[in-house]
Amino acid sequence: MARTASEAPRSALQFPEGFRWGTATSAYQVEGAAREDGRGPSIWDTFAQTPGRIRDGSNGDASVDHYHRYKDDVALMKGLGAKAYRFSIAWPRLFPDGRGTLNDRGLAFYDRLVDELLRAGIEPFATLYHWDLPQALQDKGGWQARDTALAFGDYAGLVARKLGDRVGHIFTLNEVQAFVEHGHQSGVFAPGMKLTPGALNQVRHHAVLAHGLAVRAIRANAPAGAKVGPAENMTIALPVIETPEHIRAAELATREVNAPYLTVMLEGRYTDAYLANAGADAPKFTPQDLEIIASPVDFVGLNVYSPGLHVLASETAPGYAAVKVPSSYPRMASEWLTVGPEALYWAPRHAAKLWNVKDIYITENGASAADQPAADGVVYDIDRVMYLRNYLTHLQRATAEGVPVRGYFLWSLLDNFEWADGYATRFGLVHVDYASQKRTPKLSAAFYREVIARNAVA
Ligand code: IFM
Repeated sequence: MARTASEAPRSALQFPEGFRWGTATSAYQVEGAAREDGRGPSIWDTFAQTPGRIRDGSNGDASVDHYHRYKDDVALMKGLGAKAYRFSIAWPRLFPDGRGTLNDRGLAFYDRLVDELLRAGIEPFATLYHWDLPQALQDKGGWQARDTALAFGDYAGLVARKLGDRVGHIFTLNEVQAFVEHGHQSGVFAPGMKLTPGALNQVRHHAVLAHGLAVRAIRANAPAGAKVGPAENMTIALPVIETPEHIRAAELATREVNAPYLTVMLEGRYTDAYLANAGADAPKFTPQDLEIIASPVDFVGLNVYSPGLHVLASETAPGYAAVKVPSSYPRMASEWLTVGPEALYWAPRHAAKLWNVKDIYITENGASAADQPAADGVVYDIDRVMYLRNYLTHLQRATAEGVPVRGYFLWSLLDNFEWADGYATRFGLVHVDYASQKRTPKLSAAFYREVIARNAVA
């Protein structure tokens, strides 16, 4: 049984009262049931079925079967004492062709899930797009087509109408930067494209336009006024030294390196430097597009893992000098995951300062590890525990200094399909034996339960 905060020992590293502790997952990574109840194919089905795309040759057809085991998974969350759950809705379950007639059986799954969460006292936070674009829309140009943004707006309005009576927080797109660049520049994610710079910038533009259209559609359709915002993996610049001039330089750098993503979403303009660097490859847009993109949001979600760059103040334009993250930094099991816990302090602090954001959620943070059960069956993932303790200590510093962070969603509740890495890379608090689907909470789950109970770094 989870302890309540009042029974738990006090810690110096306390979080604000009412802080929402949760876990996060996404549809394609956990649901499975890829061909059930009228779900249409997504670009990740197509991509994963293409030989050579996924490291272990796997796919999300069955994954960890959350679609059928969601009640057990909600019980696991309850065992942690979690207050909130961030899940994503599979667009191709609701609209197998991307738009048109709603597939009621697909929607019914999310009705069941939301009701189960509410019964368990867990607040549902829904993400509308976590990379599983309906294949039918890809066949018509995918994110290269402006029409995909319009279709996303329609889908968002429908979700708000159907679930907005019970879901109070909706995230539009998860990590625009990641799905655009990995999917359309390096091609290591679906749909596996390597576009020219001009075409890539247009994809970026259509994605942020989709975000803005969704914000408007949710406001127009949610019966109980759901709150809405993005969930972005902002590239985070850290000041090498904490002096006002280096900190200012890190803010400038953060604004610039996120120019086609959070910056345009929150400012309604592309920065001069972004447009000048892009030159003839700049996206084509209208002033009205920019207004839509910057439709006011209620909160900003930040997915925080590695620091992006380190920064020193500079007297020459653009006012900062970037220093790459040194190769000697420790890494977790994922090659890209360098450990820099200060990122969880600076990301929300920069967002609050640069864009005057009043409510911030850490929509993802977590670590991949080797995670083999020991002879006694326990997964002693003390590397993940160390990682979490360090990152949360920096997040606590942010809240103690008044940075308005309202909640934290640990990635991830369960081991799951880690995109191009397949299943070998595990991010879960709960170990999944993929053959039997047996769930076993790891040591990190006990740690997180204690954090939640104390509302403090444990
Ligand atoms: O698994 C992903 C998630 O889908 C998006 N953010 C990063 C996680 C770890 O790679």
